[in-house]
Amino acid sequence: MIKGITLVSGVSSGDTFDQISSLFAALGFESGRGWKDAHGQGAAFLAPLANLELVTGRAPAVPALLVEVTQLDEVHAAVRAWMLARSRSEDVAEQMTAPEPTHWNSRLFTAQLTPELRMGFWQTENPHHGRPVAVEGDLSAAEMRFAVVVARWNAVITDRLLQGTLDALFRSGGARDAVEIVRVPGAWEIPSAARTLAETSRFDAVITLGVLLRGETAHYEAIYTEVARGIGQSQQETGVPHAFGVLTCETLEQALDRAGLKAGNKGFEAAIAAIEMASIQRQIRGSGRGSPSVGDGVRS
Ligand code: DLZ
Repeated sequence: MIKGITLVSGVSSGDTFDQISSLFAALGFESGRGWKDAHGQGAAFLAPLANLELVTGRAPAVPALLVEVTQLDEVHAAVRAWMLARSRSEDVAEQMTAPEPTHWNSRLFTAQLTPELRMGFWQTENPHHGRPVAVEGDLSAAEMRFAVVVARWNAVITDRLLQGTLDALFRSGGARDAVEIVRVPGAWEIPSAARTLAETSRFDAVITLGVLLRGETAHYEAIYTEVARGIGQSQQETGVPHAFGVLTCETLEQALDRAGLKAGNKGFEAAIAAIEMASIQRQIRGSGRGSPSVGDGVRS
């Protein structure tokens, strides 16, 4: 039902009106729809976000009109230059404060732009302020254990996938003795090995690597469907993240491209996904935060 908030401020003269309007435009306010009639005029300046804040218990020590900015010192310099162009420096010193820390983890300065209009400009010191809060994994493999299940079929490719996986794990801080490699005959055997490894509870994630070539596999679709289903089922039923590094290609050339030649290395990508998922699992389990929430209030 609420559509917006408008704060109306009177301005003493047409000159001041024009000057304040140009200051606000220079500070980056987006112009809204203004009006003009025989009795006066109005200029609207839009804010990307507005709050009506009620305060009790502690009398507000700030102007009623507060503008949150991202570059407080630059804004301060611009407002100061604007005021110095209109008033003596002694007066400006009285009408304007320097940016000072507040008790709400921000910095703020105030400026008496006209006798009627006193504004505060502030910038939060909290880098997460105003951002949607989301559970996000990081890409550090330190202190994590991984199982890698790699098919021997098409080893010329799967060896390259394994190289990519190990490269990603070690370059992300994984320890060499925290990675266990299990070789299985072909892609068909990947799910059962992955499941057994996941059930040991020794691993933060399982990385599966294989290559199915349509050219060689008459029952390609059936194998592929089962492999994908089996890996997914193992992941869902054990709760251990499984990264899917099984290539499905028409030709050997395509597979080579996706194993480090022209189109990235699927083994590397799978390892990065495994690290991220392991990190997310830790956070969700550790903090008990199941779903992201939005915003963290106006000032924090
Ligand atoms: C049999 C077979 C065929 C024809 N093609 C592939 C393939 O392209 N990629 C792969 O990883 N494995 C293949 N296999 C082997 C099967 O996955 C499985 O190892 C055997 O059927 C033994 O169960």
